[in-house]
This record gives sequence, C-alpha cells and structure tokens, in this order.
Amino acid sequence: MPPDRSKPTSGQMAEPLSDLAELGWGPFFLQQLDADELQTSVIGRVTAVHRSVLHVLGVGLSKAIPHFATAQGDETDFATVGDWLLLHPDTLQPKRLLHRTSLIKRRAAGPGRRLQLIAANVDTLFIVTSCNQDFNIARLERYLTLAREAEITPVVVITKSDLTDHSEAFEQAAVRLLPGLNVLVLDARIPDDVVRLYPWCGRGQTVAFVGSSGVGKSTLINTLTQTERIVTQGIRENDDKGRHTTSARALHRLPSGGWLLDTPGMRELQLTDVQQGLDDVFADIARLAPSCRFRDCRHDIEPGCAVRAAIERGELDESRLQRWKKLVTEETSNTKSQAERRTKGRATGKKIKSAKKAPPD
Ligand SMILES: Nc1nc2c(ncn2[C@@H]2O[C@H](COP(=O)(O)OP(=O)(O)OP(=O)(O)O)[C@@H](O)[C@H]2O)c(=O)[nH]1
Ligand SMILES: [Mg+2]
Ligand SMILES: [Zn+2]
Repeated sequence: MPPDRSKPTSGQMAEPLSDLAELGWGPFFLQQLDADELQTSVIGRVTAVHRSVLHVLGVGLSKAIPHFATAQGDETDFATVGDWLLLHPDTLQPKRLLHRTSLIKRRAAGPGRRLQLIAANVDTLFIVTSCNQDFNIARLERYLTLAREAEITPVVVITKSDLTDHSEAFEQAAVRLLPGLNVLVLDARIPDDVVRLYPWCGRGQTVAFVGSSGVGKSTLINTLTQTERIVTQGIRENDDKGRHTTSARALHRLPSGGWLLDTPGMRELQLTDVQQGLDDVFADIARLAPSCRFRDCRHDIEPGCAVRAAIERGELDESRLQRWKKLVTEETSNTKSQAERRTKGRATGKKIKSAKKAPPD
C-alpha cells in the first residue's frame, strides 16, 4: 500500500521508506562512503531529536537510537535533526556522522552561551514576512545572512498580498537584497498561491520556515499540507521536572514529497560565526572595505574611507551601512563568547565522553 501522504507525519512515528532518495539522499552523501562502508553500513537520517534519543529513518528502518557525538577538534559535534548517520548493521548503533550540505546553529541563552545545532542538511529556508509593518529590510538581511552562512538557499515569502495595493513595492525592495534572490508575494491562505512554494518542496527536499510571529508561517504550512493541523507545534515531551516542554525537533513529511523542519528555537536565532554570511549579504560593503586606508577602518570618521566615499557618491545607503554595523556588532559579541567558552572547555579538560551523556538541548 502506498504511504498516505495526505497528512504530514512526524519523524517519531514515520513509516520506513523504500528509497533513500525520498529522504533526501544523494551524491553528496554517497561519495563520502568507501566501498566497505557501503557494504557494511545501514544508512539512516535523523528525523527527530528527543531528550534521550534520536529517531532515524531509512530503507526498512524506523528506530530510536542513542544520541551520537564525534570530536571535531575542540568542539563536540552532535548528530542533529536532518543528519545522515551510518549505523552498525547488527546493533544499529551509530558509527559515523556524514558531512552536511548545510547546518543551522544558534547560541544557547544563559551563561556560557553554548553552541546548539538546530538542524542539518536543510535545502531551503523560507524567510517569511508580510505586506505590512512586519516588512523590515534589516530583519530580512539578518535572515539572509543566517541562510548564507548555513549554506541554505533562501526564498523570501511575503504574505498578505491581499492587504495592500502595493505588493510590487514590497517585492522590489526584497529582490534588491541579493542577486538572484527568489521572492514570492502571495496570500498564504490560498492554495493556488501557495503552490508557488512547490518547486522547493519536492521529493527529498528539506525546507524550514522562519519569520516573526503572525506573518503567516502556520497558515502557509497548513495551506501546503491542506490540513487544519498546525504542524508547527512541537511534539510534547516530559522534561525532568515532569513539566511539558516542546523540545523535540523533527522533520515532517509534506504531501509534495519534501520534508518540513519543525523546531522551536528558530525564532531566537542569533548571529554567531556568520562572517561569510555577512560578506555575502553585504557584498557591496565587503568589496569596498579593503580599499579603506586603514585596515581596521570602522567606516566612521577615518580619513581615506572607501565606504564613506561610496556613500558620498550616492552609491551606498547610509542606512545600509548602519544595518551592517549592527549585525557585525551582534556577530562579533556572540562569536567572542564562543571563543571564550572554547578556551574554558580546554582548560577544564572537558572530553567527548562527558559531552556524550548530555543531549544537545
Ligand atoms: N489576509 C491575510 N491573512 C493572513 C495571511 N497569512 C496569514 N494570515 C493571518 O495572519 C494570522 C497569523 O498567521 P499565522 O500563520 O498564525 O502566523 P505565524 O507566522 O504562524 O505566527 P507564529 O506561530 O506566532 O509564529 C492568522 O490570523 C492568519 O489567518 C495572508 O496572506 N492574508
Ligand atoms: Mg505559527
Ligand atoms: Zn572605511
């Protein structure tokens, strides 16, 4: 019997698949296996992360396995939702974590500000905003920076086109942000509009949605899946104190054959180690900066500043420079606290063993 695709299923209870390509497997992952591994491993994708277990899905495989971590220099690398794992064929214990096409990470709140992995191998990030007060260039640039850094294709979705007579103005403002950026303006409640997301949601494609509260993420997802179920509500789990928390991160099957990343915590994403993302999204400023007279030029009042000169020539907006500075400040302070943590971790001799016991969230 073919699987029922009318409803998104959580990774937790999903049926095993008949073909790894349905899960997003492809040459990028295949080429990481040597002939021996290919013969002696079971391949699985992490479709849900729970407090005490990972759920993996594969060909004829749907199973809860222990959390898995490997050492990466000074850092511990935990398998996260979306990751591909090689499992031992008999015990189904994880053996190896495959390199990722993309990785979304964030900084934990509180002291130490630990690095948390949110999801791996996401193909498309739908950055959702709407044709009203929520539309904010700075916020879009911030999300674009995250997408670029994570190496995920961004698609800007501007909802509530029905509430304005000037939807082209919103579209034009977004299109200008990155060369070749895909921008969709639509009414999130209308299936004929939302089919425009389908090219990114096909077989084996993994997608995620980000955007402020109320912009229409759940509406888009409901229209995409054509069910009333709000799939963006996390799976409820008991925490240590017996309270309910929505801590699980999971991939849900979409009717179009893709996988939807469902995770709390996408909203509070901070900019950490996003130098490359910033250089991509602010390529105009990144290109000019090396021509400044001083290497550490802050593009403020320094003489011989190429960035200020471009502003004076009318080639660059002062407001864009200010937005860039704000993001650079955020990224610098977050990245610095990570470096401090790393040094501290080394000093106390924390090893992979102890890290292995702790789940990644
Ligand atoms: N007119 C109109 N209303 C919309 C559109 N998209 C969403 N809405 C409405 O906007 C409200 C908020 O939409 P949600 O889908 O719940 O927003 P969300 O992004 O999921 O918000 P959070 O879950 O809080 O992050 C709902 O009342 C929707 O019906 C649209 O394209 N046009
Ligand atoms: Mg919602
Ligand atoms: Zn300068």
